[in-house]
Amino acid sequence: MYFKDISKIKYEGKGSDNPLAYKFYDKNKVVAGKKMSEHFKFAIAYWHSFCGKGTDPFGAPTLNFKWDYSSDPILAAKDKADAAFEFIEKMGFDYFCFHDYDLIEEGKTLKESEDRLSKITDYIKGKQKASSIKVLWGTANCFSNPVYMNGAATNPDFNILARAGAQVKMAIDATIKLGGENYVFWGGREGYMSLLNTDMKRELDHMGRFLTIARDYARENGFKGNFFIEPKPMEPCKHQYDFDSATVIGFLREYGLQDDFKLNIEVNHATLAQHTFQHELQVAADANMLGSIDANRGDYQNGWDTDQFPNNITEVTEAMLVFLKAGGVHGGGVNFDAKVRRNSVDAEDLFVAHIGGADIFARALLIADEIINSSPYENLRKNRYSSFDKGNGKVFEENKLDLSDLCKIAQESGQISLQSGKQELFENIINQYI
Ligand code: XUL
Ligand code: CO
Repeated sequence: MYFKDISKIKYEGKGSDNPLAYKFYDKNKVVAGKKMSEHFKFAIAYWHSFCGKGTDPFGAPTLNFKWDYSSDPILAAKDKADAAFEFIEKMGFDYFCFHDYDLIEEGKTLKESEDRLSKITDYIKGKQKASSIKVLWGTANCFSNPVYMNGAATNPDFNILARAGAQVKMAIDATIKLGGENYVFWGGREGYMSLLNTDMKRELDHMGRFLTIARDYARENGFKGNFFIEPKPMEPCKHQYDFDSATVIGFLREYGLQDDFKLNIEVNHATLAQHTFQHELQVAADANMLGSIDANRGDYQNGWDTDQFPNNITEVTEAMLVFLKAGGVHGGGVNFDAKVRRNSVDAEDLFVAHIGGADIFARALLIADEIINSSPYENLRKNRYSSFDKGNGKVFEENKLDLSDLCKIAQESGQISLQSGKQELFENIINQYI
């Protein structure tokens, strides 16, 4: 046992002072026709919680992981899996997400990596059988190894693209073996550092083809889940091709991938793209491509991906309005792609952070459900468009008016009265229900 001083986290309600209890996340509580656990499918991110040891560009690791002492990579990976499973069970979560080399250290050759992955996935499969813990999604880390410094599927060197192909094949195999429900592509270094040395069109064509053959391979091998692309505008590249939801949707449609691929929206990536989290969710939902969420938050002052645990109730409530109206996510869930600060060195800090994250989503869901069902919010929004529900507005929506018709209608109509957008009232309703 790695967390022997901590017992299973329970729901104790809003009045509880226990930092190791849920105040709002009541797993079995039904909201909008579904249990909270089904709405969210909360997952832990293997890389942040069990691999990242608190390094930053200026400092050495600060987190001493008790499962990271063996010099034998297989034993170290098994210890890590034991710690991860103990943690997930104690949190009362059902899922985790992983990169191939989060599970086990990469070998010196592809063959050695494949053998290692095979051993650790055997071990994890056994642990899954003994628990109810599932894989929300798997992915390949095609960005850390120096060979990927110029990208993976968009690398100008075909040999690197082929190597990325081998790695993605192995990561898909591991995801299928562990019963993964989805498979993610975050374009780690798929982008450019300088447009001067980059043939963007050629690189995007390569990426389109690469994703197509990855999909085909997974489908041929029985994978029934969704593929997700996770938009991010920059970091590590100056410009990343999967910039934001709208860009990715355009890309997927251009390369004929729109039926198999959906989007995994990460809060801090949205804000880096100068969008709100809510905006990115809405764009994905409107394209019927809202697949999953990477939950975290950025920092108002810092312009990089700080990956802090979510705690902004207004932001998450507005996001849950989009989420509920969209009927939730397609196949995915809510993965805490977040890390504790490097000075949060106590084992309990990891629990406290995830409890806070689950509670803010649960609280926001309850509030958003009430806003939709009991407040004037829905009607106010609908009424702004009421001129399209009747008369010429309706005829326009039926595509039966041309530009000359609009001209005639405008000339015949009398004085136009201005209609308030009521923004402050909308904002007050959100605040009132929080
Ligand atoms: C990086 C990021 C990744 C992806 C998976 O910003 O979010 O961890 O979620 O590769
Ligand atoms: Co992410």
